Amino acid sequence: MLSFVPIISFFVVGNYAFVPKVCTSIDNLTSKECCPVPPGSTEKCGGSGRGLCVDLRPPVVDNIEGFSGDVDRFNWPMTFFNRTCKCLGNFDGFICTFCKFGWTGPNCDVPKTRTRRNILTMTREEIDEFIGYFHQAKDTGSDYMIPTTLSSDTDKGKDQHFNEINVYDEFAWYHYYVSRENLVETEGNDTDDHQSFVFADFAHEGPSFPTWHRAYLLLFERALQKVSKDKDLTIPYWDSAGEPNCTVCNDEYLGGSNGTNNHTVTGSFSDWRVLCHGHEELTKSGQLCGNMINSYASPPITRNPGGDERWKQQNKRLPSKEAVYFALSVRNYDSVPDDFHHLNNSWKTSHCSFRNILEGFADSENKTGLYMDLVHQLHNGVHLYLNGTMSSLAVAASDPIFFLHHANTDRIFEKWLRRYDVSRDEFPGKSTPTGHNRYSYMVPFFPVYTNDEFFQRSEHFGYTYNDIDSQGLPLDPIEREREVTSVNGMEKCQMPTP
Ligand SMILES: [Cu+2]
Repeated sequence: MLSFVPIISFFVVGNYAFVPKVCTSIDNLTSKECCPVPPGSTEKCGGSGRGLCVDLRPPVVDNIEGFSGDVDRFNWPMTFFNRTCKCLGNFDGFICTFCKFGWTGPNCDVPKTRTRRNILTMTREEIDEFIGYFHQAKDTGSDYMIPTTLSSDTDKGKDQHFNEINVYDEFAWYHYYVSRENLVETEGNDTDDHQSFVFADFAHEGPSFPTWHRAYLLLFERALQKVSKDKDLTIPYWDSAGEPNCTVCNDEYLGGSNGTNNHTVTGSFSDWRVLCHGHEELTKSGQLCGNMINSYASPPITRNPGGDERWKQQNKRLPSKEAVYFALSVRNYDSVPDDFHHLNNSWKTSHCSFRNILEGFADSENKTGLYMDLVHQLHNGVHLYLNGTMSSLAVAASDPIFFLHHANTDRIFEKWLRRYDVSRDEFPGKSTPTGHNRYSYMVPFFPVYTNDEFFQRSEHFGYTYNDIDSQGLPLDPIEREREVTSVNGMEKCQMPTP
């Protein structure tokens, strides 16, 4: 079931990336103000009791010496807007028409808790309903538009195109945009034109990996709730640890795969396409993936669980349960690595860091907690185990299994937060890669959210997981016993001797 959303290009003046549709007027874009009047109100942002139009505080950008270029992401969202709605009370959203996560009712004063469930515990009917909502998101236009050009590609004042996008692809595009490599000007490198590729990823290989994906899932869940009109909708999780093979990779769940036939995905997502296929070529020519017509001409999503030669040595199996227990035994959230450099996301070399172990750059299977080149375990390991679309960072979210895998990654993060009753101040605030600071605005979410806001237990956002208690321990007595014994018996992670 391949669906098309009408493709419309808009001309607007100025250098702007993706924006709420209601803020695409020339007035909005030239004044850098996005403070719409909500329906039923006469005041910008709704006025007293709902929201006020205020200057945005400048973004916290950790020292990026010698850097110029990609201002869209580095100064997020100031290249586009510097006056936005500040919602009051429990109101939220770019126009203050949503409630903050965890609240509901016309005045957003009624608490609401939702439960994310293990997909294997859901009934056939519930699974079909959920899969139907993913399809509905592909068929529904978003309130946001995405750019087809980078602001740095155009001369000041030159016309710029925006495209409409459907709700599912909007989120797949966010993941591409936040993680894409880009061509930037840097001083002091050895190329004549001072241009080079820089891996500037605002959501991976650094402290913001768990918080960015937490916000991303919550925003996607909210969008799905709106599309489906199901206020209780949550994204189910796929607990892959210890599974002999991918139990959701069949036509009953997220689709089977035919490894011998170009990794074809069977089942209800068989004709879903890879958004931003060929993005590497676009990046090389300094362009942004923004043209949705190309995405529909691109190949279908692919998978080959545990099958590809390339990763066979290390990722022919899913992570073990013991690896998750080891991650949970590490109290330290994250730490600055010795070879830190702001522009290359080098926090992937952090040792004894819960975040790096969970993300998968530091070892958990051998329980050392140390970074090792080319090792990909836990979160990364599952991406690579699945091969195909899921094993390619910028396009991975085109495969719907991505969201079930990330709900599970968030679940492990939540178990850790509850276990140690972690405080918000523990989120790193110094020497972080750009976008990974405690107070960085998360790219490219609009309205803005900071990393530390999402470094809190899930109860702050009105959700929980079906299988854990208030301390993050399994409710099932056998699982609980196994986890407690194992985590308590782990040897402490030892930093390597210099
Ligand atoms: Cu990601």
